[in-house]
Amino acid sequence: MEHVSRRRFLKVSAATFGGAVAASGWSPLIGAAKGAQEYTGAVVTTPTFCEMCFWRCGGIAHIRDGKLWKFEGNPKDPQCHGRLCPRGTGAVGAYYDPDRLRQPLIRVGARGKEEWKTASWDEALAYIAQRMGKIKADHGAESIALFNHGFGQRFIQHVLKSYGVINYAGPSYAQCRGARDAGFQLTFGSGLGSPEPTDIENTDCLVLIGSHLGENMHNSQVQEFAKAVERRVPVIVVDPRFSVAASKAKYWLPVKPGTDLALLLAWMNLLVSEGRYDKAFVETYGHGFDKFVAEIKGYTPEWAAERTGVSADLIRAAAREFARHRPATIIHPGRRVNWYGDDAQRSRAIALLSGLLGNWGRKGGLFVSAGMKIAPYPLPAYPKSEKPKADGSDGAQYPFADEGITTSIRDATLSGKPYPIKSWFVYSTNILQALPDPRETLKAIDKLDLLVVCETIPSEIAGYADVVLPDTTFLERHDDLLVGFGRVGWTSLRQPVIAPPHDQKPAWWIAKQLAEKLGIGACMPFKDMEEYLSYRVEKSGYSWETLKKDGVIMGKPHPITVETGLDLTFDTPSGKVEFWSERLAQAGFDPVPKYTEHPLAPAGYLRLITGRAPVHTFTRTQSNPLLRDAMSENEIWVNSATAARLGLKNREYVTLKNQDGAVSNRIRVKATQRIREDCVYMVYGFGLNNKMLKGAYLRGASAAGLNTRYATDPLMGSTSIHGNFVTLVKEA
Ligand SMILES: Nc1nc2c(c(=O)[nH]1)N[C@H]1C(S)=C(S)[C@@H](COP(=O)(O)OP(=O)(O)OC[C@H]3O[C@@H](n4cnc5c(=O)[nH]c(N)nc54)[C@H](O)[C@@H]3O)O[C@H]1N2
Ligand SMILES: Nc1nc2c(c(=O)[nH]1)N[C@H]1C(S)=C(S)[C@@H](COP(=O)(O)OP(=O)(O)OC[C@H]3O[C@@H](n4cnc5c(=O)[nH]c(N)nc54)[C@H](O)[C@@H]3O)O[C@H]1N2
Ligand code: SF4
Ligand SMILES: [Mo]
Repeated sequence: MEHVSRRRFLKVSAATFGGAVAASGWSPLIGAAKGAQEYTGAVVTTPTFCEMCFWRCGGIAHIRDGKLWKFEGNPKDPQCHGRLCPRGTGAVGAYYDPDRLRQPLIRVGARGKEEWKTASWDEALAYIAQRMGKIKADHGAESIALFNHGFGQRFIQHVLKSYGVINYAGPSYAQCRGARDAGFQLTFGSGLGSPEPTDIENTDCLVLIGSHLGENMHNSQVQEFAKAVERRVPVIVVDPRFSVAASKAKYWLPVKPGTDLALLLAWMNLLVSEGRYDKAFVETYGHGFDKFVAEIKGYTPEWAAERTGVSADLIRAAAREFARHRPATIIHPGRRVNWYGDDAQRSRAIALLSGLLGNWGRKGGLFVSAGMKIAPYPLPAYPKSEKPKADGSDGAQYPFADEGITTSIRDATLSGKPYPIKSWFVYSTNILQALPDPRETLKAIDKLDLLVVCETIPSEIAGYADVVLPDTTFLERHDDLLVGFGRVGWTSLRQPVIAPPHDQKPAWWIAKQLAEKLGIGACMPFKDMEEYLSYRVEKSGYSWETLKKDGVIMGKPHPITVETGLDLTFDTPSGKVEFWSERLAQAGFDPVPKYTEHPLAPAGYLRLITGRAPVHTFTRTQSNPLLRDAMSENEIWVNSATAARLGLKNREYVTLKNQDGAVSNRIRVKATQRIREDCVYMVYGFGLNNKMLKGAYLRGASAAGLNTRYATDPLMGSTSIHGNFVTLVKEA
């Protein structure tokens, strides 16, 4: 009975996304199904939410005879509707991963040599506290920076902020969705956040620019996409690669990489010149429309065709199709938008196009997410600092940043300006892979007096740590409440479903112990997480017992579209949708996006672009025995004609060498018609270079290692990923 839901997930994936998941030899399913027949003992089920990626689906863990047996979707949960994606189901493999960190480690050899002594928690935390104390005394707490990602960081960040730390950032901003949120913020006065408020369930037309839904497995979004395909909703895909989504599309626009802004400008011009935009919406809510129209005048489909390599006829046909369905049309804003360094402006162009379609706050367009009110636990305020942020995210350097910038903290560490950064605390982010140019990260690490890494597995960055702290996996711990936004607000509970297998400790406990050792124990004024969480839940008028049993509480419905009674308001300087941006004009930027050319590949080189594999998440799942079984290394997609020209055979190994001489580990060629001739594609997350990570060590190639040339977005500091060019070198 229990595995029915998983089968249903596979049905959706297999039917809708062809071989993407099914063909990968889905072993967790087989394992669980076999187990189901043999099963005799008692089963305990506990709900909790998934951390295999950041969609945070609610799942139910099954413990059989005291052992973790399987993890399935929670039917009550809005992020998964009872079905997990392959990575979520594969969480069982994260628990059993033989490469897991087991006890605290203190470095004894040179940094990066991976020579350690094991330590007790008391010893490891005392060592960290002593060094942090010295850094604070000599340079101020501002000289300690935190890199964090993932949900467990909550109390680590809290304790460091209580200690006076002001510099913290995650790659989910400047290396992911930050530019998108800046573009929408400038236009509509509000970013989009996560999960994206795309009403795919009700849409009549979906335009995907890059967004490779079906390979990008954000669960409920993919489920809605699958249903939209079943409803025969016209899908338009703009991608240099024939993605899984493109295989479901009515129109595929194989755009030349780096030229999307030309296409977007031409689409806007077309909607205006053919009168296909939403005039009532623009008249009621638009600001600076006439100036906007004057700016986009020259961008004809013929002009865009020359740049994008997509015919003017196809550009027109796609625009007429999506305009016909407005306002129930979505131009998907994307998620990882840091492609070329002008990404905030490209995202703004998507926002402007959405404005022309009048789809903001509309059924089948972009809804305005509802939240839920949950009481905070009373915690002491953070100390105030006299110093500016080191990363310029407070406006000094990047006027439209609204979160910390990882790469700018790295720059500050390298330059010592505006002040020295002497320590990094890294929680749940593999910054040697997530940030561009790992060589710069290594140089910055050389400047540090203390590098602490809190991890579940020996990630690459852990290999360079002075102290490694083994966190529990999400299955073994409490975290703070997840108060989610969406069609309806919701609150999810993370709670331990099983004890940690070795001497791993939960992040909140690590934070609390560290706080004690730093002499700021008062910032964690609760005994344990039960006390903290039950206070928040009950203070908000909900039942703690029910939440523990159900895993999720749904909030009350609020209007999220005009159709459900929403009044549209825009938190911009003009109070309207800024077709012409006053803020950009004042800051000396283009108030309406202008086309920018990006460097082309030098002769003999191909542009390198990256994306996701359905069964892996970044660099966190490669050693997971279940997921590794489904895909153990990445491939380099090369157009068949290019492969023939280069004399490369399908599945043969090559190395990749980029324009700066960076060379990758070996990677198999995938010769395919499914990609343009001027670029190659690989999944990010492989080619990991930490010997302790036995299950993944040097399997496949690292995309990050080849990202040595990157551009920084002047509006908000995000760094590009698709600006590198490679040659394919046959193995000797
Ligand atoms: N399975 C799985 N799913 C995931 C994740 C994961 O690790 N694994 N990670 C999640 C996260 S955090 C994120 S941010 C999202 C990212 O997922 P998305 O936001 O969907 O990814 P994109 O940034 O769009 O980039 C990938 C696609 O862009 C195409 N592309 C590359 N260059 C260009 C170009 O110049 N123009 C156009 N039009 N297309 C281009 C690539 O061919 C590829 O299909 O995925 C999420 N979902
Ligand atoms: N070249 C290139 N670079 C990219 C991207 C790309 O497509 N190409 N994508 C970008 C995007 S969209 C993003 S969001 C970032 C993601 O970048 P990261 O945040 O670095 O993502 P992961 O690789 O998953 O690294 C997270 C680390 O957290 C560890 N971890 C997992 N669970 C836990 C836990 O419960 N506790 C602790 N303490 N640690 C845990 C994992 O073992 C892993 O080493 O990368 C960005 N960088
Ligand atoms: S999308 Fe998959 S990996 Fe991500 S939270 Fe949901 S089940 Fe877990
Ligand atoms: Mo991301």
